[in-house]
Amino acid sequence: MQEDEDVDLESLSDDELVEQMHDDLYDGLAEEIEQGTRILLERGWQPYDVLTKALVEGMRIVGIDFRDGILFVPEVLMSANSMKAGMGILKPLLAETGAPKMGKMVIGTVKGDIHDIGKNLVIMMMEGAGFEVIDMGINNPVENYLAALEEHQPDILGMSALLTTTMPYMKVVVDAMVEKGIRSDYIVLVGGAPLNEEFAASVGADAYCRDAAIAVETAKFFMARRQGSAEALAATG
Ligand code: B1M
Repeated sequence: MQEDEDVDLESLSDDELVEQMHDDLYDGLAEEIEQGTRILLERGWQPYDVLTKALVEGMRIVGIDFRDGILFVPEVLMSANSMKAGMGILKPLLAETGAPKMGKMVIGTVKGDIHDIGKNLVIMMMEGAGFEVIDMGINNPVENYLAALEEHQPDILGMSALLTTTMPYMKVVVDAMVEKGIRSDYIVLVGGAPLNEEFAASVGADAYCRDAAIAVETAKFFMARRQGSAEALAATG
C-alpha cells in the first residue's frame, strides 16, 4: 500500500493497483478511482471484475472501519462518492443496449434509509441483463411504493435496506400490498447487507437477493416461472 498521493497508477501491477484503489476509496479520492477503473478496463479487465474486486471490496473495508469508529460519516460519504464515480464509468459497459426487455422492475430504498450504492448496483446489473428499471431513490414511505406500482405496472418490486432499524419497514409495504389485494400481482425481491432468507420470508417477500448478480438470477428465475404459468394457463384455456 502506498501512502504517496502522487503515485503513478499506470506503473503499478494489477494487484498493486487494486490494493491502491482500496486505499483511494478509503481516502475518498474520486479522481484516482476513476483513473484506476479506466486503467483496469484498458488492461482487459471485465467490468464486473473491476466492480467487485476493486470497488465493492474497497467499500467492504471502509465498512469495517466505519463500524469500528475509525471512519465517520463525512469520510464515508467521500468514499461513497468515489465509489459512485467508478460506477459511473462501468455503468454503460454493464448496461448492454438493444437486448430484448426481460421484464420491468421498480426499486427503492425503504423509509428512514438513505443508503443507495447497493441499490444502484442492482439497477446497473439488472439493466445490463435487459430489464427495464425504474429507480425510486431513497427514503421511500409505503405510499411511494404503491404509487410506483400503479404508475409503472412492473413485474417486480425491489426493496433495499441497509439498517437493522429500517429493514422491518419492508413488511409495512408488503402488508399494504396484501391489504389492497395486489400482492400476488408482483414478484417482490428484497436485499441489503443485514437481511437474509428467513427475514425475506418473514416479511412476505418472494426472495432475498444477497448481491446484484443474484438479484439478476433471481429476477430471471421468477420471470420464467411467471411466463411459464401464464403459458400454462393459456394452454388450458
Ligand atoms: Co451507513 N451503515 N450509516 N452510511 N454504511 C452501514 C450499513 C453499517 C453496516 C456500517 C457499520 O456499522 N459497519 C451500519 C448499519 C448497522 C446496522 O444497522 N446493523 C451503518 C450505519 C449505522 C449508518 C448510520 C446510522 C451512521 C450514523 O449516522 N451514525 C447512517 C444512517 C443513515 C440513514 O440511512 N438514515 C449511515 C450513513 C451512511 C453514509 C451516508 C455515510 C453512507 C451511505 C452513502 C450512500 O449510500 N449514498 C454509508 C455507507 C457507505 C455505509 C457502508 C460503509 C457501505 C454500504 C455500501 O454502500 N456497501 C455500510 C457498511 C457495509 O455495508 N459494509 C454502512 C457497498 C454495497 C455494494 O453493498 O449496500 O450491501 P450493499 O449492497 C449489495 C447487497 O446488499 C445487495 O446487492 C448489493 C450489490 O451487490 N442489495 C440488494 C442491496 N440492496 C438490494 C436490493 C435488492 C437486491 C439486492 O432488491 C432486489
